Order: sequence, then structure tokens, then C-alpha cells
Amino acid sequence: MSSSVSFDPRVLKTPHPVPGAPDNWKRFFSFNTDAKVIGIQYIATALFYLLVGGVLAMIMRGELITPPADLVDPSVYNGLYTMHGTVMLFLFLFPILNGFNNLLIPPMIGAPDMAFPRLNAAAFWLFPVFGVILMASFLVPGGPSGSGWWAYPPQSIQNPLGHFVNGQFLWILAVALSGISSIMGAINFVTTIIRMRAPGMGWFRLPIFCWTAMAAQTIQLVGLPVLTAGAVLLLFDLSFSTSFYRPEGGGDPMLYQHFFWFYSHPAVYVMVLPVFGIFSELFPVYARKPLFGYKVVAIASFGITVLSLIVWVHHMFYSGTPQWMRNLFMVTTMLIAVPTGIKVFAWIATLWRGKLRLTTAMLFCLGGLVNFIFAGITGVMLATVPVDIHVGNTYFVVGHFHTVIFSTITFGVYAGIYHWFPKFTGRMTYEGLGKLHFALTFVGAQLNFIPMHWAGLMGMPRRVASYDPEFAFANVLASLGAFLLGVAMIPFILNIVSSWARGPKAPPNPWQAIGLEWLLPSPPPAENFEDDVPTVISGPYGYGLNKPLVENEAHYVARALEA
Ligand code: HEM
Ligand SMILES: [Cu+2]
Repeated sequence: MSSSVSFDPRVLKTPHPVPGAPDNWKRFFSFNTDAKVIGIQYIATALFYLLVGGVLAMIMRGELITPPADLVDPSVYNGLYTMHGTVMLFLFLFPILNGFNNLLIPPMIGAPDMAFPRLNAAAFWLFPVFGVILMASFLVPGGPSGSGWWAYPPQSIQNPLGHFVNGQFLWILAVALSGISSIMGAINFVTTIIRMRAPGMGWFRLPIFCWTAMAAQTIQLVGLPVLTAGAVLLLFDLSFSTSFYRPEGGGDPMLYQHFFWFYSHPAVYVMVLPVFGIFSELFPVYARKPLFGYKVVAIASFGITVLSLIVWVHHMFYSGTPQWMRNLFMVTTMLIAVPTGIKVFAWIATLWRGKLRLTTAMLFCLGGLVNFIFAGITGVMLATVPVDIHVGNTYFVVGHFHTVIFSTITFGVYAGIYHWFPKFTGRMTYEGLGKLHFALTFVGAQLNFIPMHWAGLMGMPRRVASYDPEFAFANVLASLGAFLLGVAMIPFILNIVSSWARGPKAPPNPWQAIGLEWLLPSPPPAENFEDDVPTVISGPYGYGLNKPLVENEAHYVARALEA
């Protein structure tokens, strides 16, 4: 299985950075084809949008702290939640995970760069473009779209202002462009992992992060063309009065729901799979133990990919779906608990009797895992048709998906940032500030999302600006939790900015981790190993086994220390 890869790093010698591009901090503002520069560009821009999405969330939680709609009126509220959801998914999570892919995939597999460096840079530069297009909807007549991040017709194809360019139009344009950018990214990531692994790195020596990236990007390749096509038809219905989704003209609004959820359900795994990858990389390092069941964990990633593509109708249980179909999709949805459960079991077994080092990164992983177990349970509840019929349109769902998207995925993203920051910036972060960030985030998240489940079970509907006073207490708690999450950003930003500017210099391998990226200097040179690519001779998680990862490992360690 191992050495089937033919690899010649010189074939890919693209000049880094692009001729004429600056080599100092200004390179982060230029069209640069270095995957490491692009990775940081993605992450920095995505963190900016996390703040934007966060401010929108604060305004919503400010509105919801009291039962009546007194802070903003309901139509403004609809615009706020539409933009909040869209910003958080399309401008924060997808891009930041692409940032991780860019930073990690080439060094982890010993490649100088991505397979298609220019396509990579082009995919990145679409991101600020669609970001600006989406943000522009605050300025057009009528303001942003109010039909949610799911944009169901008929609501999303009404054009009450009669303007050709309105908030909904800009929303569709931005989502379609983001789809195109992500497809470009997916082609690159998949090709790079298949074609550019270092000698000796067979499939079962590939780090789990790369396995999960492959699995996630496969979903992008299958699902995104469907969403993008569905969005283009929506644009036609909205702007050119076609009738793909209009019942009056013979169209079917349910068709859109199928297009949308065929992609948007698996999309949750596009986001969560890389986080499973991060957990699988970090637990072994901080528990000093090999990853339990490496092969099974690797293969389970693709099990999740396949199953995730056949469960989308669970989002349509109460949209008039026939009973036989509901039952079918209830079963497929529940099956996904199997590969997911295997992974959870493997992580727990990895931690079991390990010597845990509670660094900030590890704390975020452990917190994320606990939250994910909780979210898995509420997910199975929602997959059960009779339960979903009752709570599907309530705050229970809002609680469920925030527990996954924030309390698991975003936690994993933070863990990854703290873990790999020294490698890519050459500076250590401050652990004290990091732990403060973790503590505030963990408490804030529980305070924010647990009461939502409770309000939902009591019957509080979702997507509302005002509610019955019987839900007041739960909402006060949730709003306090949200404000705490806002406060938690202060130590985080302080940490990142001050560490990068003048944090302690990072050694090549501050956490004593195993992996090709840790054999490089911190920060790595433009083309990683350049002409001196190591030959891999063992798997990536040999903690405690005292086996070298590559031939002549001492040479690479010494070289990294010298640089
Ligand atoms: C793994 C990461 C997961 C993520 C990121 C995630 C995310 C989401 C999101 C965003 C929604 C709300 C969609 C909307 O706006 O209407 C949702 C709903 C739902 N989730 Fe999850 N989820 C995850 C795991 C699971 C699991 C493991 C299951 C079941 C085994 C599950 C079952 C459901 C169901 C059935 C709904 C539909 C609820 C409804 O709309 O009535 N989820 N999830
Ligand atoms: Cu789903």
C-alpha cells in the first residue's frame, strides 16, 4: 500500500511568492500563491467575519432579552438572523477551515505547496469579493434578505420593492460565488492529497486531518454543484419571473428544499469532519498515546461522507413529506451515529489512562468533545420523526445546531489555532490569556445554548423577535451567555495580536508532537522541505513507541533547529 506514490517535488517548483510580490507582512495583502500565506489570509479574514457575525448575534440576543419586540422590529430581526447565519457559515466557518487546509495539508504530507497554487489564490480572492457583496445588502433599498440562511421560496422569490438588485439578489449572488470558490478549493485539496504525498506516505500513514479533509472535500465536490444550481434557479425566479419554484407557474417550492438540503445537510459534515481531524491530531499529542483505532477512524470519515449524502430529508419532516419517506430518512440519519460513535469511542480510548497535558488547545478539544456528545444525543432525538414533528420548529433545534456549530466546531477551530500558531507564526501564544479565553467561552456557550433547548421543549418557536413571557427566564440566561461569549473574544484577540507581535520565539516542535510539519522550522520556509523531502517510514501517531517517523530523522530535527 505504501510507496505507490510517484513524487518529484521539482515538478511543482512554482516560484514563491509570486514574482514581484513583497516578502514582508505586505505579502498578506497581495495575490500570493504560497499556501501558507493563503492559509493565514483565509484565517484572518474569517476571524474578522466572526466578529461581524458576533455583533449581529449580540443585537439579536439584546432584542430577545425581553419578550416584546422593542429593540428592533420583526422585519429588521429577520434580516439580522439571515445575515448572522450566512456570515457565520459562509464567511467564517467554511473559509477558516479552508485556511487550516492550506496551512496544514502541504506540510503534513511533505509537499511544497498545493497542486494548483494559482487556482488556490484565485479561490481565496473570491472570498473577500462575495463578503463585500453580502455586506452590501445592508445598504440597498429594503435592506438584507429576511428569508433566513435557507432562503426557502416562496418567501425568497418575492420582490416587494420591484428592485432588480435587492438584499435577496445579493444574498444569492454571494452564496453562488462562495460555492464556486469552495469547488475550486476542493479540487485543489483532493488533488494535492492524492498526488503529492512524500515518499513512503501510503494511505494508512496519512494523518487523520488529511483523511478528514479528503472526506469533507468530497462532499463539497458532490454537493456544491447541486446547491449552486439550485441557487441560480432561485435567482431566475426572483429576477426574471421564471417558475422553477412558483406553484402558480407549475413550479414546486419543495424542489428547492431538496436542492438546498441535499448540500446543506452534508455541509455540516464539511465543517465538523476537519474538527474531527483536529481532535484526532491533538488528543494523541496531549495524552502522549497513539490514536486508538487509527485505521477505523480514517475509514469512518468516509462512512460519514457517504451517509451524510443520503439523509437530507430529515430537514423536511414537517414540510409535507410522505410518511414512507420520513421513515426511510429517519433510519439513514440514525445510521450516521455509527461511524460518528466509532470516532468518539476512539478519542475516549486514546485519552483513557493517558498523561493529559491541559494546554489551552487541549482544553478546547476536551470541551468540544463533551459538547459534541451532548449534541449527538439531541441530534438523534431530532432524527426521530415524532420528536421532530414536535420540536422541529422550536428553539430546541437552535440549541442543537449551535451546540454543534459553535460549541464543537468553533471550539475545534480555537484548539487548532492555539496548537499550530507557533508553527506558522514562529511565536508562542500566552497560555494564561488562552485559558481565560477558554473558561469564558465554555461557560458562555453552556449558558447560551442549554436554555435554548429548554425553551424549545416548552414550546418556544424559532425565528421570532418576540415571545410569550413564560420563556423569559430562559432567554435572559441565553442572552447573558451570548454577551459572555462576546467578552471572551477580548482575551483571544489580545493574545493573537500580542503573541504575533512579540510573543516568545517558538521552537520547531513546542508540544513534542509527531508529524512532518513538526520537522520543519517555525515558521516553515516557503516550500516546506524544498528538495530535501523526507521518506516516511512509520505512521503518524507513534507516541510512546520510540519509532522514528522518517528516515534519518535526526538530520531533519537538526536542520529545523538551525534555521
Ligand atoms: C455533526 C455535526 C452536526 C451539525 C453541524 C449539525 C447542524 C445542524 C443544523 C445547522 C441544523 C438546523 C438546520 C436549520 O437551519 O433548520 C440541524 C438540524 C438537525 N440535526 Fe443536526 N447537526 C449535526 C449533527 C447531527 C446528528 C449526528 C444528527 C442525528 C443523528 C442530527 C440531526 C438533525 C436533525 C434531524 C435536524 C433537523 C431538525 C429540524 O429542522 O427539525 N444532527 N443540525
Ligand atoms: Cu441535517
